[in-house]
Amino acid sequence: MRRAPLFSVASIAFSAAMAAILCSSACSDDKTSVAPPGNDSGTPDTSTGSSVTLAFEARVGSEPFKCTSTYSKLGTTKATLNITDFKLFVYDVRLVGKDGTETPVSLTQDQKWQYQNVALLDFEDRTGSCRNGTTDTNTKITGTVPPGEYRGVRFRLGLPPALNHGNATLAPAPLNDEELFWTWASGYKFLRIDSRAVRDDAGAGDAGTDDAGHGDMDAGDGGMNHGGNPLTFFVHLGSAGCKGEPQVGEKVTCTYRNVPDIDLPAFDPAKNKIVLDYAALVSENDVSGGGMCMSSPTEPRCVPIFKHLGLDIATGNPAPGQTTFRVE
Ligand SMILES: [Cu+2]
Repeated sequence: MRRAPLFSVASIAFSAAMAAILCSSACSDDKTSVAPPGNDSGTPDTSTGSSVTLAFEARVGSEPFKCTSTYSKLGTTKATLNITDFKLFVYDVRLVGKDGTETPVSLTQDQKWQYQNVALLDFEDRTGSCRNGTTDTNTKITGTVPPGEYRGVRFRLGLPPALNHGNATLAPAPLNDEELFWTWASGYKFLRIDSRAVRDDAGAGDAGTDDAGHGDMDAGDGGMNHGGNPLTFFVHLGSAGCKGEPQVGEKVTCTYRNVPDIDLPAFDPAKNKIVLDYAALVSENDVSGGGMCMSSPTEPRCVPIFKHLGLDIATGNPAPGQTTFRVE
């Protein structure tokens, strides 16, 4: 593996800032870390955490995602389509040091997109084909980390179990997005990307019969009421095999957590962005309509989707090999 360059997150304290400037051109992998400023006691001073912003971009191959764009040559049938929704939850964001240690990013609590260690990324703006969405968008994660030397970033796609089975109508933002709430037991859709094919035979075909996997859904899946449309293809990631009724105080356990742990080993937040590529996600699926992946381990269409998200569909655990996220 190529060694990734380090980047510095320094505090605004002069000494640390100078060290970072010097470091940007002259640091090698074996240099020492930038020391935290102030505080003679040696105890960590959490008030001096440095700001960090992680920029994300939704992409369809080489093209930026827009609700007003039409994309072509997607999936196994080289389909042409519009995207109608594009949202995901991310949590447990960590910067990775040169020795592989992880430092959690403390997220800014903004009462809107970020709550505890969770952030909602929302790329759709309710224009064009995105009729069900919200006009607001959020394409970044903001927070603080201790000053130091970092080389990469890791984050989980989804929600922590403790936040995944509440009541979306009462939950604090961004967990109050009912478009992403699935059922009490299953919890939220961690990722929702919906598309609608553009076809010459639009509406005339019988592709709706091509719906294997319907009968495999968890009971009560709210998504099923839009299943079978001959033009649509839905990717809804969430936990599966969940048992328990949180409405009456029961703890929910899910056999398949389905939370990818994304590891991007070379990432500098000052220079790079994290690209989420729909074309890569569905590269081994037929997205010409009449299909979906709703995260059941028995849905054939979820097999390649899970592979490209870095999930073992047999266990619901993270697996190497994701291709959906990359650094640019
Ligand atoms: Cu659905």
